[in-house]
Amino acid sequence: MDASGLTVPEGYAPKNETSLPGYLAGLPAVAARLGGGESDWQVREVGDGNLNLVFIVEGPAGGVAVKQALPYVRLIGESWPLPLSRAHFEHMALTTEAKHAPGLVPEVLHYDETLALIVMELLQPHIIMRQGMIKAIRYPRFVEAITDFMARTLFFTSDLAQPAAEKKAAVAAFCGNSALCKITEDLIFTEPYMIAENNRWTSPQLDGIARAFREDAALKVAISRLKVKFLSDTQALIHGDLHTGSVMVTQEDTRVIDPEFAFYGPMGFDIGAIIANLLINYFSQDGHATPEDPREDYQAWVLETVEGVWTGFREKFLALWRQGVQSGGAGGDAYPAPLFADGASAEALEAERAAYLDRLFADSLGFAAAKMTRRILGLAHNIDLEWIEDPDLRAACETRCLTLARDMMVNTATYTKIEDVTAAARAMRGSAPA
Ligand code: SR1
Ligand code: MG
Repeated sequence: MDASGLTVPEGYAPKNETSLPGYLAGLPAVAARLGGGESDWQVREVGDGNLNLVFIVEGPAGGVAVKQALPYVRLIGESWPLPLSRAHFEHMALTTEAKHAPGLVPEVLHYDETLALIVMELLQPHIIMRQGMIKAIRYPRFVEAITDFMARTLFFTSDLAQPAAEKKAAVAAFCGNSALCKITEDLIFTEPYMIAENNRWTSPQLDGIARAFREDAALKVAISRLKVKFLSDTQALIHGDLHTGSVMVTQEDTRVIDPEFAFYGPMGFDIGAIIANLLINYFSQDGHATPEDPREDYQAWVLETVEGVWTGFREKFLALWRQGVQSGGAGGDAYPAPLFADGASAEALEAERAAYLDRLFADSLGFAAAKMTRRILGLAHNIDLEWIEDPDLRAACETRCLTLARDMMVNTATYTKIEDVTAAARAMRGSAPA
């Protein structure tokens, strides 16, 4: 325990600008990357997330990023303890993701279990995608990269590609990340639909819709169905917090960061997270547009991106599945190749692949809706909407987003293709008062 009563291992202490250089000087590969000596290194704490410390360290030869877990939720403080073990799960997830999706995650240079600290390559000149999107910057390579990332990490860790015993061992290895899962279970699947201390929203403008959500029986059944899936479905290793704040971009490069919420869960949770955060940005643009800086063209790009994410993911996932079978089996124990060797069964398998992806599409839309809702009615909000200063304007954008989210969650089956979602988003803007 440390002085405040939080559980930390012997040897753990949060680093700061003063203590970090001496620590890094003891890591030869890191020191070589920085160049010069520790007195030449500039250190800045830049963490703007909800949980951790993040430092950028720059030396004469190069830079590194250092992420260290705190034994509590940074956003709230020491009153909300959180295990340091999340750094262990993040490190494991980064290792697995690098294997299946090389070049799409930051390179890990050093991991210190005791300090719950990961030293990574400094992604430069990358910025957090959400920040770029708020400024209406387009990222032409994003769809290609994120669909590669999701298709490859989800396919290769699923029962379609991973032998059962190996997968069960991997499921077990990530099972201990339960405290991070619990945050999701409470903050996404429960609290926005009840009175809860953590909740906040644009008030009084959204008081009515927040109450309507709390009194909506169909919605509460729908979110609870999604929660059961999140609790019990070990479909693949998921990132677990794949919003646009977990993506760093340039015009050429895309990297997925921060998989501390990783565990074996439903694939649709990751796909839905990306779709949700794009849609949140889409609705938020009406709050950032000015006569000199209209955002309609950008909004059209965001919706094209939503379509590209699902369409690209679907094609790539199916291609990996088909390739696996053609090369004598992808390695997984699901859909055993000998069962589908004859012509009629091969045809049935192809139809089943499409049905599998249809089920995944419905899951993804449900999870997307859950994430759109939590960012407006729950604890942790998105700066896409938060940075709209005029509360009436912000509330108008949020109401459109919530209205679409409610329909996507309760009437999921009416959305049979991704264009149904983008058309509904467009219609929501068209019909709502500005
Ligand atoms: C108390 S943590 C709140 C949120 O921050 C993280 O980014 C996750 O999205 C989590 O739900
Ligand atoms: Mg994060």
